[in-house]
Amino acid sequence: MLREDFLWGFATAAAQVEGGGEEQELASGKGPSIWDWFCEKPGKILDGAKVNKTCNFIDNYKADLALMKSLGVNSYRFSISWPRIVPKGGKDDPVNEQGVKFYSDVIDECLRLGITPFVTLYHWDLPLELYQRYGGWLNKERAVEDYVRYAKVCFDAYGDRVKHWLTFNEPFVVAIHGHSFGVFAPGHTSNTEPWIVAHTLLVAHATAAKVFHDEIAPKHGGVIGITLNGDWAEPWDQTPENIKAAQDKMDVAVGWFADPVYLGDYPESMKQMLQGRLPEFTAEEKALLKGSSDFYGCNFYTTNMIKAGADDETNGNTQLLFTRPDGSYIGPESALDWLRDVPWGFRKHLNYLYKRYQMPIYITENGYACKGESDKPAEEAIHDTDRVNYYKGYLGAVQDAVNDGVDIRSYYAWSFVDNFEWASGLVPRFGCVRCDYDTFKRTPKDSSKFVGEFFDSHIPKKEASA
Ligand code: PNW
Repeated sequence: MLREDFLWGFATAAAQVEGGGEEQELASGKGPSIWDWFCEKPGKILDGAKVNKTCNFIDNYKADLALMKSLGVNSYRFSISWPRIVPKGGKDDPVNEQGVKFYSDVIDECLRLGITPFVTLYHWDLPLELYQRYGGWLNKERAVEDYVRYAKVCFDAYGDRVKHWLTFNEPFVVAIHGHSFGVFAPGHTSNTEPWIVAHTLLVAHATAAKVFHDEIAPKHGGVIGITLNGDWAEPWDQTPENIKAAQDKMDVAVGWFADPVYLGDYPESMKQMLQGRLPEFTAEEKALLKGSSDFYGCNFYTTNMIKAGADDETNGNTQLLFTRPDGSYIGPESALDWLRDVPWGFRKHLNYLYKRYQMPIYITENGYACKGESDKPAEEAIHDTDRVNYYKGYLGAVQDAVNDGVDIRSYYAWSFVDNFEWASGLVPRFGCVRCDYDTFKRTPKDSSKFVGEFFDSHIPKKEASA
């Protein structure tokens, strides 16, 4: 069994679900984010989808929350759009009261339904203006100030009701996909910028967390942390070089952020690999980072087999494979080339995180996009057997890790509803609920019921108090 107070629900992000179209966006007072701008560049989004027209959560939030409730959730993870709260983003720029009210209403509706809101402050939608003013996360001094002011506006507006906060979602992806691969906004391809961006994100996280710990928690209580991606890295074989390679891969995917936050500095292997290109923390920054995250936030999707000896710093100079030495695949294919269904890696990953960082773990994302689902008509797509199998395996791994002694406090399935999958547009579908993008109609898939039943039978019911 899981904890009695285990939080479970679905996760979404503002940019991926909110938009109901251009007119709505103009009327809302929201400013453009770097993703609005990125979507206008030819060839960047697989199907040419625009981030301002996704699932229309803006108009649908009440029905969406009611549907979640009917599926049995006790929590919901969503993100706040920075340019909806501060359209131009900067510390001296005006606040959009209409935007502040929107999330306030969402939070109130959650609480009315007995759903604990779990709020992400930054899920990749940087106000475009800040990118144009000073390059966004490349400018540590200015980006930190502006982010912290935005965070304060949110803490002040919602801290009385929101007790679970995430500063950043997957800083790795912001740094690498955004500034090295160039496939995510802002689309840079550099071998110096990612390390600078990551440094800014860490300092911004720690500075906002300090404000929360100093000014908000004493008044209202609550916890704050950062959430990190990172797939499990399984050594290709038991040779010393491949065992080391798997550790090097974990160091870049997880340790790059988790080591400074929980252990005090970047991993040694990254210092070796990057030499002068890895920024150094000042003594003040180190002190700020220590204790900045009240828990370990974990997003998890897949596992790779790792071999030594590739020229790719973004993977710690290792080679990522989905095959074993005998040539067999470690899991079936999904709709995305980086994702396969490999449940056993999750248990290992959770044990690794708990042993190394010794923090309670909140699983903040886990999910699957079935191969071929987007080509199927709705009546077929809602019978998402591959996704059910994925959740069966991965939820079993969560229970196994708990039985191993790992302190796991939450689980959020990615995602509630099919949504804007960044550079892949509306093509891959990650939802446990189907979205018809013409009508915005929602239809629950088989997986939504499976996940609900799993938690219904794995979270002990609270004894009715006398
Ligand atoms: C996460 N990769 O992103 C994000 O937090 C979500 O917004 C996203 O929709 C979800 O996972 C599914 O992709 C990732 O290329 C994006 O390895 C890309 C990768 C991993 C995670």
